[in-house]
Amino acid sequence: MSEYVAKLISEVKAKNPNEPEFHQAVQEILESLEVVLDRHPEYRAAKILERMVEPERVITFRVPWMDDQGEIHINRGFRIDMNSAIGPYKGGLRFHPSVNLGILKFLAFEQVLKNSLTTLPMGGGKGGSDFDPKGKSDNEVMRFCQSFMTELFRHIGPNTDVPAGDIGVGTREIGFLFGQYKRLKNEFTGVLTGKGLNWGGSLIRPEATGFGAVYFAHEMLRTKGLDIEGKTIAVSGFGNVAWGAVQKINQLGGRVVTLSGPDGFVYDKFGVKGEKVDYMLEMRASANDRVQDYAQKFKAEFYPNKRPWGIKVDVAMPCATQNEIFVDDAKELIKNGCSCVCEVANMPTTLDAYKVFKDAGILFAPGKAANAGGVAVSGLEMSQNSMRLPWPKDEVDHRLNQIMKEIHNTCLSTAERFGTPGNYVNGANIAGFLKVADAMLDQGLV
Ligand code: NDP
Ligand code: 2IT
Repeated sequence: MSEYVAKLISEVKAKNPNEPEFHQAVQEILESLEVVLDRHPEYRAAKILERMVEPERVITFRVPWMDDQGEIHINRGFRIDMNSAIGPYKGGLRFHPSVNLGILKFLAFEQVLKNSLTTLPMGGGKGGSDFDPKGKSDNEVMRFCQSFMTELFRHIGPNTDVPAGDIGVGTREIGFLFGQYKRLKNEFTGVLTGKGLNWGGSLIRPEATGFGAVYFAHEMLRTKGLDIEGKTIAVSGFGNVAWGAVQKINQLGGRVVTLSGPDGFVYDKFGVKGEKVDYMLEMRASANDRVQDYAQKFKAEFYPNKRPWGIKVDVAMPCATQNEIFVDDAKELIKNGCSCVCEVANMPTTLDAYKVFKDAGILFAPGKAANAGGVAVSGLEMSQNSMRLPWPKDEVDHRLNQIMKEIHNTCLSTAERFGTPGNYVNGANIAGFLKVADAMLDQGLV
């Protein structure tokens, strides 16, 4: 590691204590960018990286709400306005008890480069709350969302910042948030994406992250003369993103043999298909957060408190959350012959586990490239809202597929241009960075 990058990483750590996920994302990205900084001293001179690791703005706020028994609760709300060099801030809202500033900053930092890769004009942001939707009634979730938006509305807008969903935020929550925004601003506008279909949402948005990631994995496999058809695939999680991925894998002839939740994982050697895919939605909506129910209902094997990476598969697609593949998992996957890891969640692989995959020379896609289909279709939803014209399903799916192919090719060509052919992590980080960095140079010292 160069002296400059090492110093910058240690400054980020000193200035942002207790934010290990943010440090992790910064380290991964800066390591990829060393070669760019060597070739382009202008970025160093303009302190582009020093600027990029500092959010343009961070908003934190109190979110008071009342439960069905009349008891008052106070949660913390956040929105990180990370970078607006190439468009309005754009990125999801996460409602999960683990949410804190460091996690949202890592997500916002990744989002800046991801959005740049989509080919669409979107800056990067992220937000959310430590609110736990688990076990809450619809009315409690509504009251929470209304209170959250009562502060957030003054900071967002269709040309300023356009939030969407992430863990714990789906169409129901986007509906409550949108309703409150409309009431406060007295305008019907595309201020959030992931909206319901009859009030401005785009077809394919719920499936887009998973669909896009499978298109990406398909492109990666094609570089080795392979494809998804006939492949055995391990998926983790059972949420919105996993659901989209499982559907597209089935359509392309692959077989998903695992799902996971906080309680453990299921191994279904016959494949997660047909009614079992719909059951994923039922399990998620039940808010029980258990995959054991699936194992009982469909007579699959259940492994409590374990991750699915010990099963013999050709491809692994982590779809749950950050840091869910550790060194031992990576070694196990390699030992069992896995030849392709496609990150669908954001940063599911630890830095050390990534090194295991890198050393083994297998295909490895970083989340910011492979899961960019979700935010890309959010960008298409913004276009449709501006035009006031909904596009048919085939058109959105076709555009999504084209965008994923373009991201894939950009990663490969950029990795090659900067001396690490086949390294999708370097390709994604560098290509995402260059567009944002050049826009920042053009716009002066802001
Ligand atoms: P969901 O809320 O639908 O599902 C998330 C799943 O991950 C749940 O099973 C959840 O269980 C589990 N999970 C969440 N946090 C943790 C944790 N700390 N430890 C263990 N398990 C956890 O979310 P999505 O499917 O929308 O998101 C999944 C991943 O995909 C996330 O990394 C997200 O950032 C990423 N992503 C999402 C996009 C989108 O458009 N929604 C776009 C691009 C990426 P539990 O709640 O019990 O913890
Ligand atoms: O991580 C992500 O890219 C998302 N949660 C989707 C963001 C969006 O604005 O659609």
